[in-house]
Amino acid sequence: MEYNIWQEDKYNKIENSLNNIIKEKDNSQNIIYKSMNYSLLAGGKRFRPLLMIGSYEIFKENDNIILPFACAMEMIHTYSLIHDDLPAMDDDDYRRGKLSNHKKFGEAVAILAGDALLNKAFEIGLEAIITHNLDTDSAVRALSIISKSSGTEGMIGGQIIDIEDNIQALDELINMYSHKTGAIIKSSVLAGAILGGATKDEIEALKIYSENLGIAFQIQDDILDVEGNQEKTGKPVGSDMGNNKKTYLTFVNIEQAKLDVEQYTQDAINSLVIFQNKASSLSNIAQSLLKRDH
Ligand code: GRG
Repeated sequence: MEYNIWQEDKYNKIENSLNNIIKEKDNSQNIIYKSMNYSLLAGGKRFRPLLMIGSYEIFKENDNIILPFACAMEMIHTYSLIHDDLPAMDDDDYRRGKLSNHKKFGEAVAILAGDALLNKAFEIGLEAIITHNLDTDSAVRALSIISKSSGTEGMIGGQIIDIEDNIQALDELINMYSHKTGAIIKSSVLAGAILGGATKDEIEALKIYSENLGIAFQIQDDILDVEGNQEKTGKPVGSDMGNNKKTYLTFVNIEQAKLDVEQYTQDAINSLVIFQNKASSLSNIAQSLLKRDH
C-alpha cells in the first residue's frame, strides 16, 4: 500500500479512537473531561501512535488490537505537553495552535488533566488485554516498557536533566534528548513489536531504528524552533532560544544540524533491512520526518 494512503487510514483510525476514549459526562467532574479532551483532540501529528502501529504491522495485521496501546502513547505524550507548558516548567501560552491547557482551564485543572491522561493511558492498555484476551506475557512486557519510558529512567528523567540546566557538551545534550524525547518514541516502536510477537533480534534492530529516530526528531524540532512557521508549528518561533534553553543549535551550526538529522534518519532506516519491505511504513515515517514543517 502506498505510504500516504496507509498514513491517512491509520491517522483516521487513531483520531476516531481518541475521540471515543474520554466521554464527557454531565456530572460534577465535567471540567476534567473537557480539559483532557481539549488537549488530546487538539490535533498533533500522532507520530507515536503511527510508529507503534507501523512496528506492530511488521508482524501482525489486525490493527484493532494495537489501537488502544497506540492511543495510550498519545495520551502519555499529551500529558507531558500539558505539564511542560505550565508556568513552573516552560511557561508556554500556546500549544498545537491553541491556548495551552492551563491558559484555558487554569493551572490546577491542567495539572489534574495531565495526571488523568497518564492514568487513563494505562487503564485503556489494561482493558485492551482483558477485552481482546491478549497474551499476558507480551502485553505485560509492552506495558512495562511503556511505563519505564515515561518515568525517571525515561521522559521524566530527561526533563529533570533539562531543568537542572547543567549541560555543557553535545553528548550530554544527546543523552538528555534520548531520555526526554527519545524514550517514548522508542517504547512506541518496541511495545508495538512486542505485541506483534517480534523475536530478540528483531527487537534489537528496532532499538537501533527508534534510538536514531528519536534524536533525529528532536534535532529537527530544534531547527524548526528557529526556522519554523508559527502557523504550522503551533508555537512561537524562537521560544526555546528565547527561554535561553540549550538546544542542538547551541553546539552545532544549523547547516551541520541538518546534515546530522539526515545521518540519524539514514542510520534508523538502515537498521530496518532485516524486515525487507515489511517495515516500509517505519521507513517512510522516518523519511517524512526529514521533510516535516511542524
Ligand atoms: C513534564 C512529564 C513532563 C515531561 C516533559 C516530553 C516533555 C518532557 C516535554 C514536552 C515538550 C517537548 C519540547 C518535548 C520534546 C519532544 C517534542 C518535540 C514534543 C513535541 O512533539 P510533537 O512534535 O507534537 O510530536 P505534536 O503536537 O505533533 O504531537
